[in-house]
Amino acid sequence: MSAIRRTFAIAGMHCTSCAMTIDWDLEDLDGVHEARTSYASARTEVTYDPSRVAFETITDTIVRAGFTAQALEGVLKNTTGDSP
Ligand SMILES: [Cu+2]
Repeated sequence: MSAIRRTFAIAGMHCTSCAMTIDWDLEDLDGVHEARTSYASARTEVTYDPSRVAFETITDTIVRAGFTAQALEGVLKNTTGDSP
């Protein structure tokens, strides 16, 4: 199992239940291990297996839920392999 973690900036959230909606929708996707959306910081951190779910599927899911998602640069990180 391989997993990467990526952070997306989310626009369009207006309360904490918006953040929960994004978490639920993303975690419904096959290949997404965990989604942590923060309303306060307008970000979601998604841990997923890139061989099972496409990056575009994640952004499409956020958009379909009614928000906009922008992947942030420089946060791509492999959560498998050597621990820090
Ligand atoms: Cu809301």
